[in-house]
This record gives sequence, structure tokens and C-alpha cells, in this order.
Amino acid sequence: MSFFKKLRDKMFRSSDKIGEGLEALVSDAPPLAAGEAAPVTPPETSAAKPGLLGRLFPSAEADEPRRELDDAMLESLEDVLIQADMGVDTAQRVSANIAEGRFGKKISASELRRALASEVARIMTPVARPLPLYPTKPQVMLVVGVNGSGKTTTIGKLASQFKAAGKSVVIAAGDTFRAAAVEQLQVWGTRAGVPVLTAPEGSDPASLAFDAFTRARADGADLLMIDTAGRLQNRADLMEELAKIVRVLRKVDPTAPHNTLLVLDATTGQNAITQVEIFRKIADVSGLVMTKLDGTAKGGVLVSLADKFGLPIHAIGVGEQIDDLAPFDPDDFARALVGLDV
Ligand SMILES: Nc1nc2c(ncn2[C@@H]2O[C@H](COP(=O)(O)OP(=O)(O)OP(=O)(O)O)[C@@H](O)[C@H]2O)c(=O)[nH]1
Ligand SMILES: [Mg+2]
Repeated sequence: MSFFKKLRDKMFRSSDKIGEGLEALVSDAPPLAAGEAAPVTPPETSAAKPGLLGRLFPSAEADEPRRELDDAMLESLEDVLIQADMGVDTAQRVSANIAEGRFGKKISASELRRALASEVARIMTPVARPLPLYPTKPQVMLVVGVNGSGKTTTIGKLASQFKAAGKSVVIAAGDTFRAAAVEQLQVWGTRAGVPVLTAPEGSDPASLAFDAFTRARADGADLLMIDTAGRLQNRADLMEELAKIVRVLRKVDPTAPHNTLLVLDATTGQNAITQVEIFRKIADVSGLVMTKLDGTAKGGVLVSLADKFGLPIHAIGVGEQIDDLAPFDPDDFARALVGLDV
């Protein structure tokens, strides 16, 4: 199954919500009753085949209800986007851009969907950047984020992908706060076939980071990924802990860490915005990973993150399995978000 199909299937809640919202905007007709068949497009008359045949057998899309794009409809569009967690500013900007050249014209739900998908893709394209790899050995990736955002899982998935790509990877279990966190990372390390360096519960994560760095360097590893604890209850402690990790890493290599990945949980919706603001103050965040895009109606938050911060989005997580992490593709994401098939 292509990753797009998987993303589309898994992001069903976002796309359903936006898709239904758009249909409702354009049509006053009651929705199809359960069990009632949707109109089927005859194969020869699909939009991909315009011309004579298309004119003789108008496609289902041509029969779609249309409604004039006016102020009221734009306002409702904004509401649909806000409900999908795009945030007020981004929702307004997106709606205004969609109105350009279309205001006062009759528009169908399919046209609206396509317009929205291309607007979302336009916003996301500049931030869609794969995780950069440098020739530095080892390249140090510090992984930060609030509790439960998916840091450990993301490290496991990334380690497995880098390993499969022929890189030698070392993981440091820098969340020394909970014994369970270390065990969880060891499970991922075993799955990925990657060594996990640990320290006793409650010990100093910075000294583990230092040991892991010197060991990874001595071993000639390509990548060192450092997991961290995500306790935000006490921001000063966390700030101090992360600052100390960075300080000791820089004793070994003044250019480290080479990436600081902030892992965000899509289901937290607009809260992700606050998390970016906080973590940017605490750490030198170089890029984002958005997890749990499967089964959330809040995928729109990614659009508002891109619009607001312009930080690179490296990857997205759509499940708990080892291969449920993919590079961020703006077109696939936009189409999945609005519920377009192709
Ligand atoms: N559905 C889904 N679940 C995910 C995804 N990524 C992580 N999870 C789940 O989210 C939960 C938390 O993930 P962790 O990786 O433990 O999060 P963490 O940031 O390390 O959490 P702490 O160590 O407590 O700070 C786990 O149950 C994961 O399986 C994802 O992309 N989709
Ligand atoms: Mg963890």
C-alpha cells in the first residue's frame, strides 16, 4: 500500500470532518441516508477525459450542486478550518486566498476541496524538508517534546529506518527519570537492531549523554539519537536539564547537537503551537516531527504550525508500528487532509 493511501485511510477523521464541512457548505441538500448509494461516475466520463465524451456524458462532478462563493460561505469555510485546528489566523488567510479569483462565482464542493488542497500544499511546501544528514560522525540528534508526544517511539522508528539505510546508529536513553522509559527504548532498540545506552534510574541525563557521545564517537557511529524526559510541569528544571545536556555535548564537539527535533502530538491540536513557543525558548529547535496524525480530527494544526513558525517539518507519524513514520510530503498531506482521492 502506498504511504499516501495509508495516510489517507488513517487520517480519515480529519478528511471526513473537512470534507463533510465543505459538502455542507455548498449543498443545502440533505446528506445521503445510510445505505443509499452515492452517485457513480461512469468510467469514460471522468474529469481526466474532457472533450466530446465528457460533454456527451457529463460527469458526476458536473451535476454537483454549486453555490456562489460569498461572504457567508467564506465565513463558514473559516469555521470548518478552525474546527480542523488550523487556528484562526491561518484559517482566515487560507479562506481569503481561496476567495481570490473565485469570489462571486459558483463553486462546487469538489472545486472547493481542490482549491483548499492546493492552498494547504502551497503553505506546507517550503517547510517540508527531510531530516538533514551531515558528514559529521557521529551526527547528534537531540529529541525533545512534552510527555507522551511520541519521542521514544519516533526515535525507535528513525533508528530502524537509518539502520535499514546502512547507517550505524546509537541511542542514548536520556530519560533517566523513569525506569519504564529505558525499557521501552530497549524494546525499540532490539526491534531496530541498534544499541541503546542506558544509565541507572534517577542519574544525570547529561552525564549519560556525554558517555554516549564519546562511545558513539569511539565506535565510529554515524548517528547518535538522544531521548529526553518531557516533564513540562517544571519548566525551569527541564530547561536546566536540556541546557546541561547541550553543554556537555559541546565539550565533545562544539557543533553538537546537530539537530534538535521537537516531537509534537497532533491530537493536542492548537496546544502544539504553545509547545513550539516554549521549546524554542528552551532549546534550539531545528525541526519538527508530528506524531499521531492517524485518527485525529486535528491534522489542520500542522498547517498553522507551518504558517506561523516556518520550522522544517521532517516527518509524520501515523501509527505505533516501526514503519509508521514517513518523510513529510506536502501534496499527499494536503490531499489527505481535505479528503481528495488522487
Ligand atoms: N497512533 C499513534 N500512536 C503513537 C504515534 N507515535 C507514538 N504513539 C504512541 O504514543 C504513546 C506515547 O509515545 P512515546 O514514544 O512513549 O512518547 P514519549 O514522548 O517518549 O513519552 P514520555 O517518555 O512519557 O515523555 C505510545 O503509546 C506510542 O505508541 C503515532 O504516530 N500514532
Ligand atoms: Mg519517552
